[in-house]
Amino acid sequence: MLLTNKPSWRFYIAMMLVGVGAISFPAVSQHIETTHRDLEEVVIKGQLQHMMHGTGDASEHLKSQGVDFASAGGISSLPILRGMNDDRIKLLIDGATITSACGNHMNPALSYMDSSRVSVAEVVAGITPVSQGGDSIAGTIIIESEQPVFAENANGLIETGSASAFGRSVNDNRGVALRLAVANQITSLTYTGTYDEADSYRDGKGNKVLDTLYRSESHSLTFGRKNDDSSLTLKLSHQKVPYQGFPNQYMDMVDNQSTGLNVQYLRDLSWGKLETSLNYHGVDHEMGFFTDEKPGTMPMVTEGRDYGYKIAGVIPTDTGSLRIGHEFQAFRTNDRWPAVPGSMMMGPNDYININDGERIRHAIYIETENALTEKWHTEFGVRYEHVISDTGDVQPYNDMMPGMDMGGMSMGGMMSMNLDAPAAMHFNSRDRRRTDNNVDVTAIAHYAINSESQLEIGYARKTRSPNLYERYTWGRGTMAMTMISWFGDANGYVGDMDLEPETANTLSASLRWQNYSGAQLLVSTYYTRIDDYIDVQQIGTFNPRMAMQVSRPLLQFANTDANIYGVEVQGQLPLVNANGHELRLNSRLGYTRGERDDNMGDLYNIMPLNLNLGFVHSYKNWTSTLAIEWVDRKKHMDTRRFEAATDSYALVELEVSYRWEKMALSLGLSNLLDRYYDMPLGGANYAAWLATDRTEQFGALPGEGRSVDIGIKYDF
Ligand SMILES: [Cu+2]
Repeated sequence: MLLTNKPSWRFYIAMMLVGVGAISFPAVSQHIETTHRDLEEVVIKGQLQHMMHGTGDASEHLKSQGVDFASAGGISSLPILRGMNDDRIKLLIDGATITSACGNHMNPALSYMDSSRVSVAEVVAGITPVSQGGDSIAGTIIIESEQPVFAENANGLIETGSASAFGRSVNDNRGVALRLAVANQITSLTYTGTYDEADSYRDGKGNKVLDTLYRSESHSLTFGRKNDDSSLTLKLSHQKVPYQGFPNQYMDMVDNQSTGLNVQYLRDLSWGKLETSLNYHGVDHEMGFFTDEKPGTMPMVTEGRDYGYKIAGVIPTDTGSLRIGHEFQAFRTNDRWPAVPGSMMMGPNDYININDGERIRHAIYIETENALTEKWHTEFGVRYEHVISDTGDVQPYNDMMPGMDMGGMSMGGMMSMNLDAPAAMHFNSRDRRRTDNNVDVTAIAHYAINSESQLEIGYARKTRSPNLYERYTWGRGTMAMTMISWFGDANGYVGDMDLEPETANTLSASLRWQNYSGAQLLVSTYYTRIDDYIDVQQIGTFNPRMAMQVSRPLLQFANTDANIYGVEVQGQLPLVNANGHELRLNSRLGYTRGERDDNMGDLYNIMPLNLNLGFVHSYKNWTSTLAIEWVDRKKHMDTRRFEAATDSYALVELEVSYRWEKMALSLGLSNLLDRYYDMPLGGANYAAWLATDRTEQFGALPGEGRSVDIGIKYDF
């Protein structure tokens, strides 16, 4: 079933390029310590990774690990893992879940974590241990922020920190980050502050890509305390985003303020290890318009609160370990669109999109890891999750019924807004409480073929309940529907409270080979069958901004069955290691296909075949990288969402860094050849369209042109 649609010749050439070095590299028979971690977790380090991370969101840490990103705001791009996007991925930030509190998912979990704060970024694709899964079907992304530091001896006191600054020419991006830590052997306190600001970037033709500007600042305090058998970590964080443009959405972010509290307590006990955590994250989000790069009038306010706890016990057994856990996570939200004074259509009442929405999850799980023999190692886990969703009564701007239309509105089509009144009546007349009972199963077998090669075969059943916007957005007018879309497609969406959870059954096989010289090759293939995949059905069309030549679909979330399959190849090959010079080649290839069942078309936003090659050279204090990224043209499009094709492109990137005692400097040239290209996951360039005479369809969103990137960091 894998690759049933014949991949192009490009696929085979790219496969060969990745594999050729590593396979032909002479095997050296020396014992290598193999770990029993999931092969898919094994990340080939240094691959196309920037040597020094600037500010910005944490996505930079994940791209080299096979995560694709759909364009949104400058710090709010949405992750896609093996063809599955956004909420389908479990994102754990310091162990906690943060829910997007916005009908456009402008504030996804990664947008809260500045790149400079990331200490761990780990991707577990597909076959995720149940302890790290739940309420997701794609896999898990684990992000840890700064860890507490401690002095090494009893009388020691450390005062340490770092200051860094970062700049990019393509969008005048300027960022600074500061870290200060003071600690003795048992107590630690760390402060971090970040500031990041960028104008709209320029594409490869030198044109400004409208509405891609943003600003963000964050502060965090980390308190740590530890003794021989326990540790306590407490994190307090605050982030403010005063503005962020979204070129592929109708709205922009005009304020996003969040506060988070995270407590983790670990303790060694006679029977094993106890792990507990508490988390809270509150956000006040506001949409509107702030720049003449995309003008408009309309306020929208959303508040979201995530809170929960986790308790787990890890018990050693004769052959491995047993982990038992319980989790509670709640999300509550209110989404209200204040009346626009003087507007006939957007008033006189506030539009209530989600009133006291709640999504409450209780979960229990058990999982075991066992080394059965020298060669066989297994993991098995079961998780049960109880999900309750509910919301209160809603309200349209006014009660005008269809037929009483009068036009003159500022967004969307004319005859549609008052469809909201009957839709609200119908919505309020129904019982909206839904309960889902979700069962996840994970089974993984690792087999050590020899000291250099390991095989891993895994199966997972994973379930995700619909989010509150998928179930409870209700407006049927064009304007209301176009306010709901986290797909960057500038289409309109409405929810369906009768949606079923989506259930994915994934089979995955990975083969890993490495030798002591550092050569590695990892090949992973996967096939996922998703029952009740939350997709869309078309229920109408609209003319954006009343542009009669342009038609876009109005869509309703709907369950469909779908299949996603693909292959990933990663290779690392040392080329030179002599006289202090070290040169290695890192490579990565990804190919994914996503289709609805029964030839009902392709899934949305699937990254085309892509290949990355990176030559990394180091000598004394110098490290240099030459990276080439090639992406095939996008030829499988979701016709339901009017997804556009994009051309193939190749980008070259160069980076040099120098480390001298406590100082590190880096100079990079991204998109060295100043190539113009449309991003395959960029969505519809609504902001650019708005600035034209609006007679043609939305174009694609172009990527960044050449940029000179400089960074400096000083540790003290
Ligand atoms: Cu928003």
